[in-house]
Amino acid sequence: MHITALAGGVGGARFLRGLLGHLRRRPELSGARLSVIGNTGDDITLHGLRICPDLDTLLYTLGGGVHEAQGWGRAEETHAVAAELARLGAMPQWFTLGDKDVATHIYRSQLLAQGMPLSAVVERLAVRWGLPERGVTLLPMTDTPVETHVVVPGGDDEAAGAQERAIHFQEWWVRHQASLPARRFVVAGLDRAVPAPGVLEALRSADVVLLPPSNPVVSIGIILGVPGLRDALRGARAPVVGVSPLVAGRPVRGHADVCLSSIGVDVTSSAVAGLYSDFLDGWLVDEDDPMAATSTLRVVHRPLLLSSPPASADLAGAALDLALDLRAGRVTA
Ligand code: FO1
Repeated sequence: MHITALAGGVGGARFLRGLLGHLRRRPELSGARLSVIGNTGDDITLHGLRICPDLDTLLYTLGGGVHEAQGWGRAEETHAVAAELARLGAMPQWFTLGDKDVATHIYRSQLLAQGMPLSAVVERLAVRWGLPERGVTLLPMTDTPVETHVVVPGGDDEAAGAQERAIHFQEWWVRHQASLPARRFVVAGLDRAVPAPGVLEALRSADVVLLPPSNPVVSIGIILGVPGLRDALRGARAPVVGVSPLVAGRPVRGHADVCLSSIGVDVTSSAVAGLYSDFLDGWLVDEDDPMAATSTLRVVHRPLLLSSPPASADLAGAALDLALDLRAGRVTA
């Protein structure tokens, strides 16, 4: 069994950790392999270091080293380097770097500077986190450097009528907590991006494709923007099953509601499914969600809150079961 998933940050990582827990409880699926295509639009260069927040969240969460309460960064972390950087007046100071996390960024930046493609760097980091032994392959969506930027109102030179300026997604997300109105999202480099080695193959050879409840605009949406990736998903023989990121019209975590409104999409499970309508076969929504199945989409209602690892395992199991049912033709969409 080969499962392929597209994933962004915290929500996606927790869902996939749940999936691995669920698979361990299913002896008949013990040899299952998981390929994770991670979002790199969040990537940012700070203090001369290349930081890949969504890839690192996936590595740390699936590798057992994540700071559980935050969902990102390392457990048992210290911040001596960040404190000294602040003492030095190094900017920016709105992005907190833990000491062990800095080691990841130094190592990655060193290998990238030597010319190693990001996918090869991720492979090295995945070994350090024991992902191969867990049957997990982590792939960046592309080796091409891309960055999501957010166009917000007002500029440095408003006198000249500069009505808009672009800031890095991380600055919008972390410094401003998505409070600045996002006029649009611009992903620098995406139109020239090429799927990383193994990405298209992971979609082609998958028996099941899963979309965790990651942000449909700035995580899943960015991955789908890599030229050739969406076509591969459309052409995949595997059923594609997703999990709504919304419960009662609110994101389980993060700012998916703000992102959806920014691009003029209703903050509903139905509207999010509409963003995936050219390839989605099954969709899990919260038990109280008003959305109904359509002629082309199988909808399953169940609790969606990833409140605990066992709950995440159950949710991931429900998504996998729906995909397996669709694959076996046991249910019509
Ligand atoms: N999120 C925050 O809210 N504040 C931070 O200071 C912060 C630092 C940080 C450092 C490394 C890293 O990999 C992630 C970090 N995040 C931080 C989380 C990150 O902004 C988001 O998880 C994702 O980029 C959104 O999907």
